[in-house]
Amino acid sequence: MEKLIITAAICGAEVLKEHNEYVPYTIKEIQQEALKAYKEGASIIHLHVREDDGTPTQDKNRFHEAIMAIKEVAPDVIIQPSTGGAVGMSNDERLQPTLLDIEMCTLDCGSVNFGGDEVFINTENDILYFAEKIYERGIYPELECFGKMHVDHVLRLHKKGIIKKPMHFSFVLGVNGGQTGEERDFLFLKDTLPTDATFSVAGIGRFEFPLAELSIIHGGHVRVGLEDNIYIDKGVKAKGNSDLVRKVVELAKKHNREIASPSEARKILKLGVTNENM
Ligand code: KMH
Ligand code: ZN
Repeated sequence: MEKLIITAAICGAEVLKEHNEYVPYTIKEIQQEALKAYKEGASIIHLHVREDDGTPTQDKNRFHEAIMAIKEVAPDVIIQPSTGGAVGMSNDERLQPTLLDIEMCTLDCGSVNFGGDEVFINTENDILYFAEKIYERGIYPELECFGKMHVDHVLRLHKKGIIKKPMHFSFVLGVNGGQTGEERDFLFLKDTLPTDATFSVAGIGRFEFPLAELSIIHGGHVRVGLEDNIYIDKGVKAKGNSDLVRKVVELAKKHNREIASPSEARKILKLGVTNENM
C-alpha cells in the first residue's frame, strides 16, 4: 500500500475558540498550529485564514502572509488553501488565494446544506468557473465531495474533459445536511472511483477517527483537524491539531501503514505533473 498522506485542516471557517481554545486565528497561531501538525506527520495543511478576531476571510494578502509564515518554519509542507471559504462568500472572493503562487487548493464539487438555514452553494456553473480558474492558474485541485452525488458529478465533468487527471478526491462526510459517515457510506464512495484516482477522507465530528481508520485500512488517505472535529476522545477536547494528527499516526502504526513525507505525498498525488502528460 502507498504511504499515508495526512492532511491537517487546522482552522476552518466555522469553528471558534469558544468551541476549542486551540483554534488558530492570528498568523502566528496559524503558523504554530501548522508547524506542530507537520512535525507530527501531516504533509498537507488545508488552510483557511481569519482576521485576528476570528472572522473568516479569503483576502489574498492574508493568505499570502499565512503561507509565507508557514513556509518559513516548514518549507516543504504542501499548503492547500481553501476555495470554499465560508458560506455566503462570492465566487471571486473565494478564489482569491488562487491568485497566489500555490501548488494545490480545494475545488468544492456540489452544494450542501450546512446546518440551520445555511447552504454551501456550488452550482454546476460555479464548479465550471472554479475549475477553469484553478487549471488555468496551474493549480492542482483536491475534489471536495460531501456525498455520492458530488462524486458522480465530478465523473460526468471528467468525461466532458472539464475535470482532469490526476483526480484526487476528498470525501467530507458527516456534515449536518450532507452524506453521513458510516462504513457503508465510505465503501459506497470509494467503490465509485476510477482505479487510478486517489482519495482522502475527512470525517466530521464523531466520524473523524472511525473514517480515518477505515481509510487507512482501504488504502485511502486521511484528513483531520479542528476544522472537522474538536475532540480527541468522547467529551475530551483536543489540545490542538497535533493531538489529532498524532492519533492518526498511531492508527496508521496499528495497521502497518507508513506516513508520507511532503515529497512522497507529491509523488503519490502526481502533484506537479502537468495535465497534458496524463
Ligand atoms: N467552510 C465551508 C463552507 C473547503 O475548504 O473547500 C467550506 C469548506 C470547503 O471548508
Ligand atoms: Zn475547508
